[in-house]
Amino acid sequence: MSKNGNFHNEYAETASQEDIRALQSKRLRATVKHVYDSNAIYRKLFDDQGVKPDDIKTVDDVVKLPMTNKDILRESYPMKLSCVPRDRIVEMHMSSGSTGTPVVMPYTQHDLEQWAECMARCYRMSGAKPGDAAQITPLFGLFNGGFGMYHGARAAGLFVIPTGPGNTARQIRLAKDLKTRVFTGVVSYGVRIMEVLQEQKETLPDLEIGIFGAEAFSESMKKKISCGLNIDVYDIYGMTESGGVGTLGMDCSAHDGIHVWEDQYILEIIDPDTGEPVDDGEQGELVFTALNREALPMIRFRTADLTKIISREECECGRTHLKIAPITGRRDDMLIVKGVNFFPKQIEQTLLGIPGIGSNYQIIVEEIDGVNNVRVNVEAEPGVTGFMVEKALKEALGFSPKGDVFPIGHLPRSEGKAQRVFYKKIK
Ligand code: DLL
Repeated sequence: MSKNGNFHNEYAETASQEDIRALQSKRLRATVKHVYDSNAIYRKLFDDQGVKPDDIKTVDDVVKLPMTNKDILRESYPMKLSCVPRDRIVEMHMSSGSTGTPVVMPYTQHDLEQWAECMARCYRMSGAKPGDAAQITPLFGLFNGGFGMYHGARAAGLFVIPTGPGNTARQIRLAKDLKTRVFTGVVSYGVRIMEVLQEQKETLPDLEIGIFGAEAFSESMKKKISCGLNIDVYDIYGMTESGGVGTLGMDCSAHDGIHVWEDQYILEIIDPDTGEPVDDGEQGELVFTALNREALPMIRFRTADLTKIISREECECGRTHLKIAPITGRRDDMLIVKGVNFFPKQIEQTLLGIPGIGSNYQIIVEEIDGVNNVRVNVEAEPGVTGFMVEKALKEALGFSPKGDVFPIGHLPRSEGKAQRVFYKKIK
């Protein structure tokens, strides 16, 4: 593959690692001084750790800084961790997660531009060009997905079709009539569009690119969406705390890892139990420090997402920013059943390897007398049996969950992030 010229900011995206490190050091010094001088909670955190802004000289000094996690954001709800006066805040997004108090992320105008820059790089990296019609299907609201895809599409000069999720038949009609070339969405909604197209025996001849994320995304699912829609599928990453979708990067057309925008974020991978750094190639928890944000730059934020660094070499696409593996799952998503540890994504990968299996499934973890059992509900074409599902899962996982097969269309559909795992306590 040749360098394809699909850059939004070629200078930044192809800078040498040496230049990137110099910029990281400069931006880290400025960010640390900014948060220390402007926010009492950050100042106390630094003081408790015995570190002052002057101790931070280069990017290597990042390890001297205190780590943060969702708790500090929840405890400072709604915006006590903000580092700018209120009249500089122009937008906010929020994630509620499954556990109560939401996390609020405020943005200044500069932060919106930083977000748009990261997202525009992702669009151009996928091959999207100015003037291409981009249909934006994540929710426009407190969830960062819709607005982030929007800000980035504007910066990349795309023709925005801001549908949000839902009314899939109308989405398909619009995509046809307006010649949508780029579809963006959460993974589950990509699956939904594919299913409805197949039900309607329709195709979208102008569609070439799918940008999906927000949920763990197995290789089999990527392949299934890519074949089902006849498009190139990209895995986009980001979160409320980093500033939203696309801020942490996406895979390029080589599809061998997610480029993280290193001029915008410092990345560390740590052992989730000890907090110590792990070597490149070893899986651990992703920790980032935001380098170019004003309202709430997170310092050494523990994401709970598990991944590994797979390359720091210049990529065949011409980008020099390091690559991480697709996210395995969140630390707290790991299931332990009969002494075997696994992630829901492994179940997805295995199920989709069975011919005739559908794209929708549920993992039910039943606790009976303190012992966990797993049941997998999955949709499939006639001919696929529970025994076939159990056999495939046993080969992949080493134990045999019960497999129940239902006709296609039986399980509930999701237009946002799908809930795949359900817990039941029996007795
Ligand atoms: O999900 C941002 C986003 C929107 C990404 C649309 C991609 C597309 P949050 O709601 O704050 O933000 O959730 C962030 O979702 O910590 C991961 O656990 C998970 N996640 C996001 N992208 C991916 C991905 C948005 N590509 C949390 N693969 C993160 C796997 C992902 N997990």
